[in-house]
Amino acid sequence: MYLIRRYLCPLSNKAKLLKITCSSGCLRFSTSAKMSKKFKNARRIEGLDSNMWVEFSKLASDPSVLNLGQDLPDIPPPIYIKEELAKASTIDEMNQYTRSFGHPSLVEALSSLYEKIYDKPIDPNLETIVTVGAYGSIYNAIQGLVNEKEEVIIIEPFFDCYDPMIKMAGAIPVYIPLRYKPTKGNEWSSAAWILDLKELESKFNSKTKLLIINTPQNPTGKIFSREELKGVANLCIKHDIICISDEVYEWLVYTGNKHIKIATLPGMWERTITVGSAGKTFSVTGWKLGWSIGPRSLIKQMQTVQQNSIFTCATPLQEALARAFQIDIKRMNDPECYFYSLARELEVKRDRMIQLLRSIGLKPIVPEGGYFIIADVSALNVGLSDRKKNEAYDYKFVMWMIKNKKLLAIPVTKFCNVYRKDFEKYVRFCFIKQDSTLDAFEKIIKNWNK
Ligand code: IK2
Repeated sequence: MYLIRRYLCPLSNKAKLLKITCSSGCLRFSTSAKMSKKFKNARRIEGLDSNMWVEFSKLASDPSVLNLGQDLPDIPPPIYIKEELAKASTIDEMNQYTRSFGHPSLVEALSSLYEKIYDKPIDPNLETIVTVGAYGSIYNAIQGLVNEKEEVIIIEPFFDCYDPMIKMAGAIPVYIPLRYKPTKGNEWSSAAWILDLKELESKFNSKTKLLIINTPQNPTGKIFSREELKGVANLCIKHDIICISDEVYEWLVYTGNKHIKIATLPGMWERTITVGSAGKTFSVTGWKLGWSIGPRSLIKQMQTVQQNSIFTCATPLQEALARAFQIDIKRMNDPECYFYSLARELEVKRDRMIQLLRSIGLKPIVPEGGYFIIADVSALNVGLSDRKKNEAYDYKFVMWMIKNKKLLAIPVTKFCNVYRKDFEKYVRFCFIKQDSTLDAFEKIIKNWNK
């Protein structure tokens, strides 16, 4: 005997199922009936169901493929941050909820670090917030500040989450590309990628609410110069715009370059939210802790989103991060301070990867900061005719490389929207990798033409 019931599948929003139970309890489903509209996605997430990291993490799960795609440091984090986490977990109160907007010792540490950098007092409770990664900060800022139909300017290529977060708020992303305008000597440097300020000004109108800038930039490695930042700042002030400055790679700056915080330029503190990440600062991406620094009027709106969404971040992680900060804040005049020593370690890896990429005819862009290299792969002329016509060139190349070279990188068009064509020749490689991983990369490169 079978009992047949209409059943709405919680996993699928496409079909109303029939649930069929036999007398011995076996379950079967049939997808014949139509699903109720109530089970459809909310409009705010319409069209946002695909995600590059979900797609590429799946591809990277093949152990025979060398993953130089997603930012996954395989170098060990500093020993003291791991020890501090172990210690924090032994203290009973550290295993309970903490203050919603940031654990007290962590917001104190953030204010004492950034007071030095901004050269002004920073109120730990009102001018900082601790979030679930930098993602959490960007989300809180957009949700807390942008209304439906308002516009947010983002610079292509951009860290991919900006676009869907703007759309989830019902707002409209407005894109402006970096333009390749080399001057003599910087043809193969990320400095050759310029933000055209005239073009930027053409994107502002009465609906523009916010602009997001990312320096050092993911994926190009560009560090915005003081002149460029002054130009952006002047436009923000002229058009009364809020700025989110995503500075998660603030310490990863290579010889000859300087990271400048747009919030320190005249007139910018009061309109800028500056975003940081423990994942990037201490090579602990799995901790998913981030923060924002900014004026109380803007941080307040982020706090409101946080208290009504995730409420608070993990206490022991925050305590351990606070203690790691205290250690490195005390030795900021010492080259061993992790803020500087990591960049020195990575510069060697960057240069090694650049040489290897060049050795097979790829044309890497030397990043001024961050830990990614984008390389022009078009000169290799590999046969991609078996791929679908509508796929971007860089995507086809990466799929070919995974299959034929067992090497994974990220197509730069995944960081683009309307200006995909301008970046289609480029693929992004991540170099925050231990030497054994880079040795495996070298082996692939040495065998490339065999
Ligand atoms: N902002 C930028 C510019 C980032 O690069 C990231 C993390 N990127 O990592 C994925 C990759 O590019 O391979 C974030 C924000 C998010 O940082 P968090 O992990 O602290 O949320």
